[in-house]
Amino acid sequence: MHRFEATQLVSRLAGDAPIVSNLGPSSDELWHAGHRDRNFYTYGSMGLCSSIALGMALATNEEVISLDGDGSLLMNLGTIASIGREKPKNLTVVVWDNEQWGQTGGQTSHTGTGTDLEQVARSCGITRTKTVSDLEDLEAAVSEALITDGPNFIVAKIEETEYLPVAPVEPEFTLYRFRNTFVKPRQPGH
Ligand SMILES: Cc1ncc(C[n+]2csc(CCOP(=O)(O)OP(=O)(O)O)c2C)c(N)n1
Ligand SMILES: [Mg+2]
Repeated sequence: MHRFEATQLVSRLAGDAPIVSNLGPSSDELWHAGHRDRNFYTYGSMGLCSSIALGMALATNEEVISLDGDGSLLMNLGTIASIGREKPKNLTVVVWDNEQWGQTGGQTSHTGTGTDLEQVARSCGITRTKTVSDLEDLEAAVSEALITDGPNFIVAKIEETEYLPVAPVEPEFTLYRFRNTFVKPRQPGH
């Protein structure tokens, strides 16, 4: 399964739910899948995608989706432990697992040499976990996650392909746009 088609699928299933995306190709492809103001693209902040999504899930009752990367999550494994401890019902983490630090040259990550992130999640107390490697299973896993109490943790095995162009988004605008989807702008005169 390729990440772009998988991203298009998750974006369609998400409806209006906030989606936080890992830096690099994961964010670029989320933008190309169809920009929504409820996409929170994290450029630069490697390892923080699911941490940000955890904070969001704890601060709202809405379903929150994190589209993380294997290399980034490996760099901040404590995030999985925190999700397992806090157990937000409304959080779904999808890990795009291409078994490499793709953006920096395709170096093999630990998931390519035996580390199983689904087992890591289970050992941190997350019971709703799945590993999928095709679109059909991903659709079933995400659809179920969005209507079931979480936290949900889905490892999606990805085959890397050509990168799409870098998305024209700026962190400041992402923050501004995203926040405005939660807070009604003040009306003039009030
Ligand atoms: C703290 C920090 N270290 C290193 C980098 C450089 N860097 C950017 S993307 C990336 C690889 C991310 O790997 P993964 O999350 O698996 O995503 P992929 O590129 O495979 O889609 C690295 C090492 C960074 N941005 N920040
Ligand atoms: Mg990767």
